[in-house]
Amino acid sequence: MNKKIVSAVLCGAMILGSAVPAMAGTADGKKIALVGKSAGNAFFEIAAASFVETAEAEGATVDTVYPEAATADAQIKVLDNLISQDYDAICISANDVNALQAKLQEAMDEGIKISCFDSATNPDSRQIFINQAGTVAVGQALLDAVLDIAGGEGQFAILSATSQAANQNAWIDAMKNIMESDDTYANLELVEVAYGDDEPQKSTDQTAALLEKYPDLKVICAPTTVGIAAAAKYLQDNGSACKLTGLGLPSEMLEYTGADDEHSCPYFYLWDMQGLGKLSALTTIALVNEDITGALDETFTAGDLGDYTITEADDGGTEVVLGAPLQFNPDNIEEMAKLY
Ligand code: RAM
Repeated sequence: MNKKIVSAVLCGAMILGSAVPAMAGTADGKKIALVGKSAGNAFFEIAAASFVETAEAEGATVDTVYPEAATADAQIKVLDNLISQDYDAICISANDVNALQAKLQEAMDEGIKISCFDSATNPDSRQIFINQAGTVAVGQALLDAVLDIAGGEGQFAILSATSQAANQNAWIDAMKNIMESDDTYANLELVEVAYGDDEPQKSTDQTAALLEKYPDLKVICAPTTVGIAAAAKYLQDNGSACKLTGLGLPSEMLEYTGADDEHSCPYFYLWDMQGLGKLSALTTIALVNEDITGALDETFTAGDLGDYTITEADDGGTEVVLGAPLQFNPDNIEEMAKLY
């Protein structure tokens, strides 16, 4: 390229550069904190990556913060710190339904918008809950999977996260309510709810203990991605006749999912993880911009996810629901494992 052409091109580029204004984001200069339940859980890392990408594309800055442990006390410490730092919003997956209330109310009194994603506080502690899938829909899907995998009758156990975990407790309550009110499940016996605290080793130990205590156990249902992956490995490595279902990340369940005896898990559920991060970010930004207040029947557009209406959550507060739970089975697990 000769000098004249180079300078003409550069000149054109400069003119172009100055003529086109920077795209204005809907959240330019806004500061958001995203708080997970605990560090080292791929579930939160995947959701956070999509949340951050979405919010940053709108011009916001996001700090992702994890408490030292999967407890309310550890989250209270995190919140204390965040409240003094001028955040426009905090989006949190709660380790306890009620214990964060005083701190979150303090934050709201300071003008910080509060949304929950994944695991909701009580209604008074939040403005809105971004629910990945309807709570009853998750309970129903899990219970139907247990019934199917157990062959219609027998003992099953639940391997949960922590005993205080708001989302797991809501799903377990939904399962119990369905069992009580519908004869379809009359021949299933829930023998125990065990807690692996979303720690791989504790979840493995709890799986071993369940098998020892209940030699006739047909199915373990683990509504936690950490618990299901630990149980899947233990059951499969030990050639156990007890089968597994629950909520898991396809990438962590790939080698354990199959319809034959070689695999511990015939199928399991989760939801669109990238969608969860995206919807959580856009809902939180809508709150910050006061496009919504979190009240019933408000509507907003969440980018290419489409239009959402705020509905009543099972706890009497409000929520926006991403969609239906998704099933992962031998037919789709390889494809889905590439995504999350
Ligand atoms: C674990 C966490 C999270 C839950 C998933 C299914 O990663 O407990 O809160 O939604 O499992």
